Amino acid sequence: MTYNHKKIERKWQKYWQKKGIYKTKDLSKKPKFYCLDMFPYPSGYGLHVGHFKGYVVTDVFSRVKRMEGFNVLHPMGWDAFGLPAENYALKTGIHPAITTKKNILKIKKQMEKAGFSYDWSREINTTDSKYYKWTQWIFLKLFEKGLAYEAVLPINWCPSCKTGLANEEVVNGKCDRCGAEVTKKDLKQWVLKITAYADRLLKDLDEIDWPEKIKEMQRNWIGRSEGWAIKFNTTSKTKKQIGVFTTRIDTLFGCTYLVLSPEHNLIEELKEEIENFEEVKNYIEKAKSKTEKERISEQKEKTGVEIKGIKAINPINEKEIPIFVADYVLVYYGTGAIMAVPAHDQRDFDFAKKFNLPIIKVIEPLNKETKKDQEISSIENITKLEIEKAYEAEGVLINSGNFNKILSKTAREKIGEYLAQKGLAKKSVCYKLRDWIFSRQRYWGEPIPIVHCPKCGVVPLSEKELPLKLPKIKKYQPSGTGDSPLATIEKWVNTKCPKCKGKAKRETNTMPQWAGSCWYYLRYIDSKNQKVFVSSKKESYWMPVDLYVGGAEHAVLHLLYARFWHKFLYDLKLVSTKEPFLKLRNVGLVLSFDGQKMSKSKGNVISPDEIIKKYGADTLRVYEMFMGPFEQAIFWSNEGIKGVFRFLNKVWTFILEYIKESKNKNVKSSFRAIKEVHKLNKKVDEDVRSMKFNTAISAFMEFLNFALQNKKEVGRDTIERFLVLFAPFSPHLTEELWHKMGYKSSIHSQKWPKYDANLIKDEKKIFIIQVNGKLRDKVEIKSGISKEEAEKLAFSREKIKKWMEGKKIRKTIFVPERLINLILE
Ligand code: ANZ
Ligand code: ZN
Repeated sequence: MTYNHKKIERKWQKYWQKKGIYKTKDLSKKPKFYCLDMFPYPSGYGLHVGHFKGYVVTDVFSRVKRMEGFNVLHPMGWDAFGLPAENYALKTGIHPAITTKKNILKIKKQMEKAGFSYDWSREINTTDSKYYKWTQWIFLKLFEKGLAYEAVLPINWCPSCKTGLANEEVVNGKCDRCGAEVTKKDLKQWVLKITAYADRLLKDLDEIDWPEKIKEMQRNWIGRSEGWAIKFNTTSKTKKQIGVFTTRIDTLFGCTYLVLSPEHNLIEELKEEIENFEEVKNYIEKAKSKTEKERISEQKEKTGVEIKGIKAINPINEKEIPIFVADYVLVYYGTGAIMAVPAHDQRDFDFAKKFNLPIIKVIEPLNKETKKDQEISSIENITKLEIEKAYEAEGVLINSGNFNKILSKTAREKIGEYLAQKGLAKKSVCYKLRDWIFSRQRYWGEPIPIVHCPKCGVVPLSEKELPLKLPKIKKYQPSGTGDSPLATIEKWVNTKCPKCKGKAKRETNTMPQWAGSCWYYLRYIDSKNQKVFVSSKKESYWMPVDLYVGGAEHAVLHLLYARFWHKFLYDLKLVSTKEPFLKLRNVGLVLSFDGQKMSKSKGNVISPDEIIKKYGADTLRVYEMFMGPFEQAIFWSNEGIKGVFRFLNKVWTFILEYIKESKNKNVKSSFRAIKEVHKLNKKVDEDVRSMKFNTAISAFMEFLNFALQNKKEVGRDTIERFLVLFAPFSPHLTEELWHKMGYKSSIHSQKWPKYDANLIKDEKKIFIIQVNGKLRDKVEIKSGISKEEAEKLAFSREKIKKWMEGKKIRKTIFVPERLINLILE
């Protein structure tokens, strides 16, 4: 009679596998539901209970959808390229492929023990050459369309990982992986033109059901700004112009100098005319060694050098203004040069203070009345005007000639158009997003399928030469000079040019860790196809992914990169949807007992293996759903686990007792019990749909209490409904009890039960009537009573009439289904 979870769980896992009940049909007349997990990196440490939380969510969801009659795709695989396996190889000499294989087996076992309903026949592994053949193939397509190109760039360089990093991998100036301070290094790189998709990556966010927080992070990362590109004439002999990008053309009268970024081309071009070129050059050299974060920090003391011998001309008032080079202006944003308005931009303000440049106030806050006599026309007066910081908000123009008294917003159009007519300004859009640096100087990644030929230049491999397999290697040590370890394998590096058949060299950089995950969701659909990366028939049946669950840490990495590749494939008509992931939900962290994030170094990692051994997978699953709203971070509690274990034990004994006492005869439930179980049905149904798994579990617990208190009333139909509803959460226990009830087929092939809304609606409720917040009467009512009906009801009650005698009502407070409170004057 005792609940032997070990025996039960092993038995049913074997049974499900043997019957193949989670195998998905490629195509079907049934409606489809694609339920996807972010696939894990097969770390040697295995998975902890935090990883499992997301997998339980998608598992419950997939099971419900299957029972609802959907053809469900619920696959799993391995995102297996990356640094940990390579670093491990560095230490031990064991090939990453071997470590990876071992780790995968370990994690797969963990997953199988949890009873997840994956269709393992579709398992993929990004390091399998049959898989990365297609990653390379997509790269070649990008190359063909001009979206993959080589460039020498000062890239983010991690001195500890000895590799270049994408901007997305640099967090607060540090390497996202190892935490080392990131430096700059000039290296020839493969770059993907994600910026070509900036606008669509932004706009299409409106069409997908993702957490607002993630969408906002992507919006900020893409960073679209609307403004004006303005041309400033200069006094240079060659009549060179300086282009700037500004979002605040309304402040143009306040522009008292221009700033070029240290990397700006014009400096070299104007070399002959710059009187202090040596000084400028020295400054530029120093600026190069600083990180971007240092350069744009607000706190940082501003530095710069005036470019002597040339002045710029402010196009709005023809005044000559000085030109500076300063490192707070970045080369990759806008035009790499700015018009500085110290009165209204804090960085310009700090710079102007330091270099004693004029500060002209041209925007006045709106709330003050802008009087004529407050307007000051001479610059002398204004510079003396002591302002302590820049006023960056909108307002009304002052000191702006014909444009005075106009609102900033209107002034932007007017000044813009005025200059546009003279051919000196143009509406312009800028993005913060930069192209994606796509090469890594490491071993354990997809080889880039390119050959460098002295005659033909950069030559792509042809499709039939794919996969370009990663060669075996003895030394994993990165050179640190920016060469990948692959560069040392001469036999591999030296090759023939696919075009001219002459001697050529292979590209030795590899793809970044994010490449394989850019399209893996497509491969599950058709994982064994040797001819194409996914057949279009299957693709159009399965895509888009209906529910995608994973952590929020990939907001601007994987989730942005995958959208980019998907849109590219869409343009090639290789996929049928604009977006890959229709609905995304982030699972909250599982914190350890101590309320801290689990980490090996802190020694507070909770492994699912121990929990499953002690209490069973069902307890773990139900606990992880019960611990709180799944999107929130919640800490682990052993008491909580024990509580859930007791609950499952109670379910177990209750149902076995029923079976024993009823001798498996069809005992009918009381009307009350039927109503209770339909109420449960409705609650669970709605909660699963809105992903409130924790309250669904509470409803099961409440129902069990009812059942235990009213054992005689709970018959077979009610128990069966309970079991079927509970099956997605606790698949083993329910399967065992289902069979004990006499069934031969799996509970997981049953239909998801529908509730009878009428049974629930007629439910009577106890309604409370208060006077001045004190309980004065209780009435049994039908549910769905309105505020007006509740008032009428209250006034009709003798007990209430007594309290109200001679008094007036000031207001009434109404809580639907629960109470009305009459507040008297
Ligand atoms: C004049 C001005 C006056 C500006 C003012 C702001 C306030 P967002 O909104 O982020 O797009 N800027 C332009 N290019 C830059 C570069 N390469 N490096 C550093 N700063 C640059 O910011 C646009 C503003 O950032 C632009 O508008 C420019 O300063 C600055 F009261 O132009 B503004
Ligand atoms: Zn060639």
